[in-house]
Amino acid sequence: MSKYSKDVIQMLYEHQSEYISGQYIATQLQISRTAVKKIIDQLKKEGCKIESMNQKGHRLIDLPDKWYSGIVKPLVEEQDCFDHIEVYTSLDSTQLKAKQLLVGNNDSYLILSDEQTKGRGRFNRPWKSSRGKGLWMSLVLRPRVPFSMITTFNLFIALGIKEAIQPFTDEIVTVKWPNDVYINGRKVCGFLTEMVANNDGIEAVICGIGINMNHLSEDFQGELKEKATSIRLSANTKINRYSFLKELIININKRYNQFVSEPFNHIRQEYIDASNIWDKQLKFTENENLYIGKAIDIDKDGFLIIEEENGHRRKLMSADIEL
Ligand code: BT5
Repeated sequence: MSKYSKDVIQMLYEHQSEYISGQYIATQLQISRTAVKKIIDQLKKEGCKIESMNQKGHRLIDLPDKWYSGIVKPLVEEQDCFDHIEVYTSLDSTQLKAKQLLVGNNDSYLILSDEQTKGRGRFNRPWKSSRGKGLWMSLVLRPRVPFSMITTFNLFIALGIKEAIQPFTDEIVTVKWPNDVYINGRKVCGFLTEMVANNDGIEAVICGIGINMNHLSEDFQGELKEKATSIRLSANTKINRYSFLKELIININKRYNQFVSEPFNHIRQEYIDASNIWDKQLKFTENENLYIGKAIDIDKDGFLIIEEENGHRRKLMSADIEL
């Protein structure tokens, strides 16, 4: 793969409404027209639909279900929130890659992969991350905040993810405390937050986000057939992965900046209104203890208050909730 292929795909993407000539691309990149042709042939082989016309040049019509760093980087750099953007075809887990990359520096990262072969949820549960269907991503962030604040990080981020998905569907997107996003009673996104800390405080927050973007019903197997959905299934149309990524980064960036500068109390009511856990009998599992009852509030620190069937109230820090 030529090192210029990311520049060529970027130019084609930015000029989608018009043809650009091989000569123009060659001049811009200071490479030969033959080199441009080779790169365009390679992109076509990968599944890029590029119309090439004598006299007129080339025009990008459609992209395969794949991340191209040449398109991702300019989209994300506009937001100015990551020092490094890493794009992979396949990884065991973006979360594991994040943990390797953050060592020995103080930089922030965005890591994306077309597929994960060992995607993981909380408590090492498997996270199904099939190739080209979803958005599998980890963020390495460096918030300068006390440990105590980190408990509310997930709640800010959940609202950012919800807000990014909402414009793509007419159905209501909801959050399930503390780290899931739902559409119509099914999970469309799960995320998890891990922390690296030393004596001076938080060194890094690693947030791993999995969003089912373009799955069809037949792409879900086993229990996921009943429990999962995708944005595409809800929107009834294929989602442009780059438009969605842009929306996601804008909203996460907005909520992250709010997290480092404002108390949870400022978004508490908004979070409560976006939640799908009220007014029903639920099962809560925390540290292997099972409680049955109703969720009744989220307090100013982001803890969930539940009332068990016997009227006893509990404060939960983090739990699995069965809807
Ligand atoms: C989560 O865990 O929901 C957090 C998932 C985080 C995944 C991202 S992808 C990028 C990054 N790299 C990783 O390796 N991980 C992160 P949890 O609350 O434990 O939920 C896990 C449960 O969700 C599983 O036990 C399944 O029941 C269900 N599940 C698995 N894959 C799913 C999918 N694609 N869509 C919906 N539900 C799924």
